[in-house]
Amino acid sequence: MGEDYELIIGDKRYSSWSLRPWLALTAFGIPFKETMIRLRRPETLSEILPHSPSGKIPVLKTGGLAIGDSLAIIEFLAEQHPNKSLWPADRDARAIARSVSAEMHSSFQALRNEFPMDFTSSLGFPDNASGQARADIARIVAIWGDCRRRFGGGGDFLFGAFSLADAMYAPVASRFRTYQVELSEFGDDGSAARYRDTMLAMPEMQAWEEAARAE
Ligand SMILES: N[C@@H](CCC(=O)N[C@@H](CS)C(=O)NCC(=O)O)C(=O)O
Repeated sequence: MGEDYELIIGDKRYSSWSLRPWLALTAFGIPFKETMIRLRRPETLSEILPHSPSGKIPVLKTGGLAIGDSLAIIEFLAEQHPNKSLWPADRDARAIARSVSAEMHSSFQALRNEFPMDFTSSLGFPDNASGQARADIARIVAIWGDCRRRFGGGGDFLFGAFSLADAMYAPVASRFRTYQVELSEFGDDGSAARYRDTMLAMPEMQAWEEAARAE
């Protein structure tokens, strides 16, 4: 088992891609060493490059490997820890969990650009939010509601128990709080708002927030 893990992350206030594998490791109780590199500084790239030839973080270092990209990292963790059910155990639920995680990873560009993660701020809804960003929010509300309805019966997360799909959407819960997104205006029947609150109440998310405030 690759128990010797070092996760290279960015600032907790801003680095949404770092939060995903960090939350997966932390919530599943997998020990790791954390190394933080401050983003948006002149020295940022030269500090990242020795760990990550792509110049991007997060990176998971283990057994001589440097695994880049949040989705590849969490898939590696799922393979390494099969007994912890990082993905849902049920085949259908697992397929949809992977599908919505891939959609998070490859989509929602407008939301990401116009509502960047700022974990510790309260900024209000931007007046000039584009139609595409609004469509992104509506799609995420639909995903959350659909997963909760079809697969969420066994708990408060998208697939009941906490899974990697929740780790992938964790930064969105923070964005919805930061930008005070009124989810009912985007088709929410209440389930997406409850899910956002579940995510934000996780002790691991609160630990991330506390560390972001201390940065
Ligand atoms: N697709 C990548 C995206 C990684 C990414 O864009 N990371 C940002 C920080 S959140 C980064 O490393 N930026 C480098 C910089 O700001 O210099 C993933 O899923 O991990």
